[in-house]
Amino acid sequence: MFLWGTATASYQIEGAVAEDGRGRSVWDTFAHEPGKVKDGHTGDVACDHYHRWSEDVTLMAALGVNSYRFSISWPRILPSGHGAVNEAGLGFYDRLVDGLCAAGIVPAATLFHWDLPQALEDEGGWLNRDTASRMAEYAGIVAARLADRVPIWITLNEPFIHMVFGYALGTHAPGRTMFLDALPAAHHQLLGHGLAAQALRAHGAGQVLVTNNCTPVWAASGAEEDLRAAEAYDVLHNRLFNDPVLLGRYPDLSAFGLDAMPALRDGDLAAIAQPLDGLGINYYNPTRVRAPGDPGILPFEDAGVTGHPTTAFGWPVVPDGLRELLTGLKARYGEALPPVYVTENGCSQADEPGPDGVVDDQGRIAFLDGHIAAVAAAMAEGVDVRGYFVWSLLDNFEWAEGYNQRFGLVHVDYATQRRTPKASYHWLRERIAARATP
Ligand code: PNW
Repeated sequence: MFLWGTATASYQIEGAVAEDGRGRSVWDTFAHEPGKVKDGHTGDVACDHYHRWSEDVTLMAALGVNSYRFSISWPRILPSGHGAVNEAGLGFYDRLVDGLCAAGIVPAATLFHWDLPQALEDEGGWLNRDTASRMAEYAGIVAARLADRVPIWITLNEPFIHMVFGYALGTHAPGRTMFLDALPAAHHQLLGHGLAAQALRAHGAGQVLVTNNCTPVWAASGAEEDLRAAEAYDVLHNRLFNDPVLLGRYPDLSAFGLDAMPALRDGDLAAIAQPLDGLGINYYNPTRVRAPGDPGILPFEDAGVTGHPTTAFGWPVVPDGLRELLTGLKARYGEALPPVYVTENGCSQADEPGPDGVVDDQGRIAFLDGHIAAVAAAMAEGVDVRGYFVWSLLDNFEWAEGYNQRFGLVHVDYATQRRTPKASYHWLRERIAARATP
C-alpha cells in the first residue's frame, strides 16, 4: 500500500507546553528570548492540537490519507531528559495512536523533531555525546508503549537543518553560532539515530527510518571552481547524513579542511549504519552554488535559483528537482538505498479565507500536483518510493518565522482555533481517491 499522508511536528502544533507534567524544551527557551522568533511568536498554544487532536484526526480521515507522520515531544515523556518517565505524556500519544488506528490511518512517529529537553541542553545538548545514549533510552520507552500500534518509526528529522540553524548559525534553538565547529552536533545526532534504531527494534518496532533534508545541488556554471563548490555543498547537505547511514562511512571532508569527521570514535559508524526499512526524504527546493567570492571558511556560496516561481517564503518551486533528487539517490547508492518515503513536501502561501469562507490556494494545488508527478516520474525510472507526506496538515508554528508562514492543507485561525480546509485539501482528497499511487 502506497502511503499518502500529512506530516506535523510536536512543538509546531501541540501547544499545552506546561500541561500534564511536560518539561521544557530548547524551543520553549529560544522562542521566549526576545528577537529570536518573528513578532515574538511562541509555540505556547500553537494549534492547540494537544486538546484538539481528535478533530484533527477526523480532518485526516475525511481527507482520505492512510498515514500520518507526527513527532513525539521528548520533554513530555522525559521532563528532565532522563530518569522519571511522565506517564501523562505517554498517555497523550497513546490516545492519539488509538484514534489514528480507529480511523484506519497508519501512525508514523518521529522521535526527534528538534524539541530537545532543555535539561539535556543544559548538559551540552547535541555537542554532548551522552545525548545519543539518552535518545536510545527515550526510544526504548516510547516503543515499549506504542510499537504494538505504531508500525513506522523515524528517528531524526533533518539533522542537517538542526545542525546548521541550531548550532552553526543560531537562527533556531538552541541558538548556538559555532559555524563549522557545529559538526559534532551532526555526528552525535547520527549516533543517536543508530542507538535509537537498535532500541526501537529491541522494543518491537517494525520499520525504522531516518529522515534527511535533501537537495539537488546545481553548480552556477561549468567552471571547474563552481563544480568543486557544488560538490562541497553536496557533501555537507546530503552526503554527510546519507553516507554514514547507508554506507557506514563519512564522505571526504577535505574541502572543509578536515581529514576526519570531528567527534567520530571507533565503532560509531557501525552503530550508525543500522539496517533501515526506509529512507525518509524531505524535499523543498534545489540549491545552486558557486565558488566563494572571497575564500572564507566555506568552500561555496549560494548563487540563488532563478527563473522559477517562488513560495511565500521565497523558496523556488522546482517540482522536477524532486525527480532529480530521487533518481540521483538511486544512482549514488544503488542496492544500498532502501525504499524511499517522501516524508515532507509542501509550500507556504499567504492564505486567508475569502468573503465566501473559501481559502483558494491554487498555488499549493499546482505545487502538489507537480511534485506528485515528479514522484511518479522517479518511480517510472526505477526508484522504489513507498510514501508521500504533505507538509503540513495544518498551518502551524513555522520556527523562526512564527505563524507568518502558512504550510497547511487546513487553514488555522489562531484567534479561535477554527480549522478551515483549503482548496488544496479538497483537491488532494480527490487526487488520492482517484489513484492509489502517484
Ligand atoms: C522542515 N531550509 O524544515 C521541517 O522539517 C519542518 O518542521 C518545517 O516546518 C518545514 O521544513 C518547512 O520549513 C526546514 O531553509 C527548514 O532549506 C528550513 C529549510 C528546509 C526545511
